[in-house]
Amino acid sequence: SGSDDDSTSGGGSGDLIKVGFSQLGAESGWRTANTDSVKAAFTKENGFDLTFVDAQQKQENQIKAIRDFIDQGVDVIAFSPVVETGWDQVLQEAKDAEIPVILVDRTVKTTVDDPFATYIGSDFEKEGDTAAQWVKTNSPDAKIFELQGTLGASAQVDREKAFDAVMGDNIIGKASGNFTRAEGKAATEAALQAYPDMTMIFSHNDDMALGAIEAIEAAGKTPGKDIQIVSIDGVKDGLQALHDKKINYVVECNPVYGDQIADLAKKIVAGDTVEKKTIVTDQAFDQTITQDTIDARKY
Ligand code: GYE
Repeated sequence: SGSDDDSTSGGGSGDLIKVGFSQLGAESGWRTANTDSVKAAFTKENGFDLTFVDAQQKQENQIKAIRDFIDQGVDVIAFSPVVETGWDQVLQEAKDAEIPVILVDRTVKTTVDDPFATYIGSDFEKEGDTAAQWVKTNSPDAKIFELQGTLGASAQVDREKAFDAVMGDNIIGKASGNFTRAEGKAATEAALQAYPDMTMIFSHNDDMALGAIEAIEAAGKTPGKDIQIVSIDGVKDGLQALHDKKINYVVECNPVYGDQIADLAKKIVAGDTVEKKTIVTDQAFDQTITQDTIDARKY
């Protein structure tokens, strides 16, 4: 009894919508831009009381943050799941507490029925396919090392599935660089030893590609020539490396959609119906990219 007390807004926060956002980490330039966009959208001026927690790429931290949000009785939970599986219990807990969940960026695999109110993010399979089509057209005989993102993350699973469906026969090795520059560099150092005949790296994000460039140069080879690089994200550093001809092709993954998440949160709290899925639109860039395009880039 008395369990309704928290659901009416009271105390200091007035009519602000209480949002708990569990971000998976700060592993990449993409993630930092996404976090900035979320924080810029979920402001008091815009009607929100945001609690933002960075899980440092650890699922147990995310589960704990979501449980805390449930205990606090937030109006909406938003989260970017670091990996696809392992969310059944906490999603059920949010459901039992009748707190709507907005799934951001990456997707989940769960047995929970109707586990979230809405999903917003990019089409990772399309990104992987776009990368593969470029390779098929421009470098069909490439011997490819695939630098994977965090294993079990939807961004890794779907990009790899779609890329391999087209270019699978050309792949000579794979390893994860966990979407970070340092681990991308380390994985490439090992790969240069293990696969001396590699002519291309397909990297699941720009940060790992930038780490790969360091490893390739340290080994006395020329990135973009001796070893071609195809990457995903389109952060400023990645596009600069493309312009500098160290990367050959970049498929964009747009992280700047905080406003759209905030819009969905408002509608859900107001009881309006929302689309189950919002797919963010992405483009792709080759080495004809201009310096002006890069300079105009906000992230
Ligand atoms: O590509 C990568 C980040 O989930 C789309 O996560 C996101 C990916 C992005 O670490 O840079």
